[in-house]
Amino acid sequence: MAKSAPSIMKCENMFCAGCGHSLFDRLLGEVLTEMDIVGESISCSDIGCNHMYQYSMAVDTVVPPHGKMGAAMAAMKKVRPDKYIFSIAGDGGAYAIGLGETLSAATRNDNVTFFVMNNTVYAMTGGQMAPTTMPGQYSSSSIKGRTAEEHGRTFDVVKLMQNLEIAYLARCTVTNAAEMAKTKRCIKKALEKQRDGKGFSLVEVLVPCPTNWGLTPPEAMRHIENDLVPYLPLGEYIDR
Ligand SMILES: Cc1ncc(C[n+]2csc(CCOP(=O)(O)OP(=O)(O)O)c2C)c(N)n1
Ligand code: SF4
Repeated sequence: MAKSAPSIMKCENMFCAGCGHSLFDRLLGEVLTEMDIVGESISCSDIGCNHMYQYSMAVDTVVPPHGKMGAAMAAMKKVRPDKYIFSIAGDGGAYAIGLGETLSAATRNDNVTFFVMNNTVYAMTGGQMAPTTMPGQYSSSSIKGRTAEEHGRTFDVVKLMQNLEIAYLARCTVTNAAEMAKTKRCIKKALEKQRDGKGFSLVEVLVPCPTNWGLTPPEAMRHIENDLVPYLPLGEYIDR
C-alpha cells in the first residue's frame, strides 16, 4: 500500500507529470514533519517551476526577487535566528542570476540551508540553456547542442564549493527508491546542521524535466542515470 502523504502536503501539486520537483517536495515534507519543525520553519522560494511547492506545502514562505535567495536567507536568519530558514531554488536561480548571492552566503558560512533543484535548464521560461546545461545538450537556446567552445563549460557546484568552509555539501537524485531514501537522509542532515549552528548547507538534487527535455518521464530518469550522474557524481562532499 502506498504511504500516505504527510499532512504538510495540503493539496495536489501543479507540476507536469514526471517532474522531479514534486518528488523532492514530498521528501522535504516528510522530513519537516518527522523532525516536527513545520511551525519552526520559514521557506524562501525562488522564481521558477521549483516555486510551485508553496501552493501544495503548508509552510510559511517568503518570495524574494529571482536569484536573491542567499541574501534573503541571510536577512531572514538574522531577524529570526530561532527559525529554520531554508530555500528551494532552481539551478538557474542559484547558479546563474543568483550565483553571487549563493557564493556570498556560502563564504560567510551563513547558518541556513539551500536546496537546489538542478534540471539543467531554465524550465519555467521554456527550457533555455543554463550554466548547468550538459555538453551536447539541446535546449531552446542551444538548438545545435551545447559546446564548450561556443557556450562555455558546464557548471559544477561541487568544483566551486568543495574547498569552502561550509557545514554540508551533497549531490543526490530522485531516480529510484534507493536514491530517494539517500536524498531524504541528505535533506535531514542539512537541516540538522542548521539546528546545531554549524553553518551553510547546500544539497543539489538532480531532477528530471521531461517537458523541456522532450523525453517521457521514464526516459528522463534514464537520462539522469546514464548522462548526468557520470558527469556530476553523487555523494556527500563536505560534512563537518
Ligand atoms: C530578475 C528576473 N530575471 C528573469 C526572470 C525570468 N525567469 C523566471 S523563472 C526563470 C528561470 C528559472 O529557472 P530555474 O531557476 O532553473 O528554475 P526551474 O524553472 O528550472 O525550476 C527566469 C529566467 C525573472 N522572473 N526575474
Ligand atoms: S516544465 Fe519541467 S520543471 Fe517545470 S513543472 Fe514541467 S517538468 Fe517540472
